[in-house]
Amino acid sequence: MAILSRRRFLKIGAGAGAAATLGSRAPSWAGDFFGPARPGDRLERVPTYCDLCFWKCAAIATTRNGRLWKIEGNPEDPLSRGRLCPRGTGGVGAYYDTDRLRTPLVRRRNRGEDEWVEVTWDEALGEIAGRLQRLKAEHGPEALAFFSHGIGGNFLKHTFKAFGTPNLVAPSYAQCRGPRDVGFQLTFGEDVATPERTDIANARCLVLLGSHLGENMHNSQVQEFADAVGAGASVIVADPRFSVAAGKAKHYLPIKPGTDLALLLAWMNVLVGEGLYDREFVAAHGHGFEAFAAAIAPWTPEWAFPVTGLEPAAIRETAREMARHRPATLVHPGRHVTWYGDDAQRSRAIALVNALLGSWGRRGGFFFPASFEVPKYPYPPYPHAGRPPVDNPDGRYPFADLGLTNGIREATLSGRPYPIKAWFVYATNLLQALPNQEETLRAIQALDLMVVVDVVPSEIAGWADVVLPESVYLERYDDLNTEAFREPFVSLRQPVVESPDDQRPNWWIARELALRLGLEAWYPWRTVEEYLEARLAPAGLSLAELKRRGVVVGPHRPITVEEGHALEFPTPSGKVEFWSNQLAEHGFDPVPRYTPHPEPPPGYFRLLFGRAPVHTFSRTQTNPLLAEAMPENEVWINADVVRRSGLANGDAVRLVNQDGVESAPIRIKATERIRTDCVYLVHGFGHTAKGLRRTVGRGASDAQLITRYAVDPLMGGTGMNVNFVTLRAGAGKEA
Ligand SMILES: Nc1nc2c(c(=O)[nH]1)N[C@H]1C(S)=C(S)[C@@H](COP(=O)(O)OP(=O)(O)OC[C@H]3O[C@@H](n4cnc5c(=O)[nH]c(N)nc54)[C@H](O)[C@@H]3O)O[C@H]1N2
Ligand SMILES: Nc1nc2c(c(=O)[nH]1)N[C@H]1C(S)=C(S)[C@@H](COP(=O)(O)OP(=O)(O)OC[C@H]3O[C@@H](n4cnc5c(=O)[nH]c(N)nc54)[C@H](O)[C@@H]3O)O[C@H]1N2
Ligand code: SF4
Ligand SMILES: [Mo]
Repeated sequence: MAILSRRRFLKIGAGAGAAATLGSRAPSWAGDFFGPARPGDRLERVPTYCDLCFWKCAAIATTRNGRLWKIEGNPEDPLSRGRLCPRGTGGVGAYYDTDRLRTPLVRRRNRGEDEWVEVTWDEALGEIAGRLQRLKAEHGPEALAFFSHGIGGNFLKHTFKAFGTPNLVAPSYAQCRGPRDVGFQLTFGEDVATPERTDIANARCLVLLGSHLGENMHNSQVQEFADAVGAGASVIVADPRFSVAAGKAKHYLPIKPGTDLALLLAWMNVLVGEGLYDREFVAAHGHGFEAFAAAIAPWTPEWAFPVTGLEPAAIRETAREMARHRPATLVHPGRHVTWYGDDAQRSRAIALVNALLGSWGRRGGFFFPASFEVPKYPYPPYPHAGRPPVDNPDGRYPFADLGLTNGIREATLSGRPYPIKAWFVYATNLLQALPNQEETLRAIQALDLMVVVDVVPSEIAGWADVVLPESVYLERYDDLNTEAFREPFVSLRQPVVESPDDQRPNWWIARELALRLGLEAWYPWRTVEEYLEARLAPAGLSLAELKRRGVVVGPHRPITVEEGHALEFPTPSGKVEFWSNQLAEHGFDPVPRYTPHPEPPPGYFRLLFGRAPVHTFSRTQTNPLLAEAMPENEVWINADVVRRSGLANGDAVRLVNQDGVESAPIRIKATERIRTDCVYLVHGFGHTAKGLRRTVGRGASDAQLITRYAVDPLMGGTGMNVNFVTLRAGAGKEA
């Protein structure tokens, strides 16, 4: 069985060729080092958890004669179930990357000119602390904003809270899953969380709107998708592109981009109109159902047909299919949902379809995740920030419940409601992650100080005043992973190998900076081991045990209604809000409504983008193993369109957007697998930073072409699927 499901997993992930075994893809620099072990080799296994993305799978790294050799899944881990995705396996390459930053750098002249002086850590941290103290004296501590992504930002966040700023943000909210979590909170009173509380493995019917599992490689989800497909689940995929997941679907709906809300409304119309919904669930737990039913009555499949391009019969048939398998029908909530600016309402519509199917809390639907009780470290209270966060003035976005990166950028540019004078950036490439690069660069130019902590000389590092080189995850401890999931668990990241040069871990940087800022009261511990021991002891665990096992799993608790978990809805009404008084009070539609989005002008295509199995965002293109598996991206264009344009598969073109911004050359992938009104490319390529020698100039960047974005009025997310591009031929074959 294990072998079978592994094969299925790899098959689903095979879209772009998986770098699953190092042996067959050993890079040229390695000789036969990555080949099989020989008798007499000294092999040492060190458990840790992965950082190639934020799923945080527990892994076991092996060194061979003291050198890093390979990384595999930890079989005890509920997230990886003993198997890593191709990126996780390729994590070895993050350590061996020859483009890594080696020592702290201070900018010599103008921002962005890539001229640096190497300095010691003491000089770099001394300089930063001095400038931050002056900033605090002149403008207050709130004038500092901290951008981070991932668990590695925890200790720096702590330092900056102690410093006194409330302006702490990450792109995982307003550029990723924020609208989804708001849409679900407004409906069920709880969000979908990460790792998602989706019981994909037991779904009898799985509906994917865009969510391109198999290219989107969040490990557990892809494994569970394979399980569900293997068990005969009915899969429905709506995507303008025939994704890897679409290849597993019983029903594939080639939806016109930007019209998912129309499809969702029509599905609800059928479920209610034909009486197919879960009446018992709605009667027991629904709030405002009558008014909701009246509101969705006009949105028939016949109405949705010209909007979505999907036949009424197909809409009805898929709605009936969902109803047939309820409550084990899971309409996947998606994750990267910042598409069109009405994303929180679209996500709410997804929540509402699930509510009609009664899948909340049910086996094959959304479970109630369980977490291991590990108390936070008992720090002294943080100073009270003098001013509220700057990113959402006067509660302009009433449902934003986390910081907005774009709000910080706006305040930096306008100086309102108060000035932001310094950015401290940890592990987020803001030039690739935020829409409208020009706006980001203008904001950076308005700063007194920008510090970037990175592992390679990324685009954002190129604009910093001070660059701090971090140890990669295989060389450091990080905070404990205690995310809630199917089973409660705790996992540890610990060093497998030493840093090759003068790189340092984030906890050390955070602590050393705090000491220089006079914040020693918030660092009662001296080493991260002391910190970890102090957190683990009250949970009845020890660092020694975690170091040995990597992950400790707690006893199973009921996570579904079937297992005895009670349904509770922490909404204002205490029920599932089919009608939302909260939204009505703020002047928003209490039940989602469809409004059309602008369409591409003649000769233009909507620019769509997504993931490839072997890369993560813009952070893996310099990894020698992953770069070898996929060195550049290509632009998917419908084969007829390519032919009619006098172009051919493999030709290099430039994409030019509605504002005249032109991409680097990118090769055409001519395919029947995409509609004629859009083009698609994998995000993260088209690097421009010279120091990223392995990848600079390879492929094109979607981020560069995303000059427009549509802000979600509920929560401030930036919809980015609103850009149009045309093709400029004659880019040469040199792409
Ligand atoms: N390998 C890999 N896996 C990853 C990541 C990674 O970097 N690499 N990143 C992780 C993260 S943080 C996230 S948030 C997720 C993102 O992964 P998802 O949430 O699955 O993806 P999106 O980027 O929202 O969606 C891209 C898909 O949506 C389709 N699409 C575009 N526009 C529309 C539309 O209007 N309607 C519909 N129905 N479909 C549309 C595209 O064709 C594409 O198939 O992936 C995660 N997994
Ligand atoms: N155009 C466009 N924009 C997007 C998306 C998209 O698909 N297209 N996706 C959106 C989504 S879903 C998300 S979640 C965000 C992701 O946004 P980010 O997390 O900002 O993604 P990256 O671009 O990979 O930037 C990561 C940076 O961290 C650095 N880094 C890697 N490892 C380490 C480390 O161990 N320590 C330190 N200090 N630095 C490290 C990398 O070199 C890189 O510079 O982007 C969002 N923005
Ligand atoms: S999903 Fe892949 S890259 Fe992400 S943590 Fe797990 S193994 Fe690592
Ligand atoms: Mo994301």
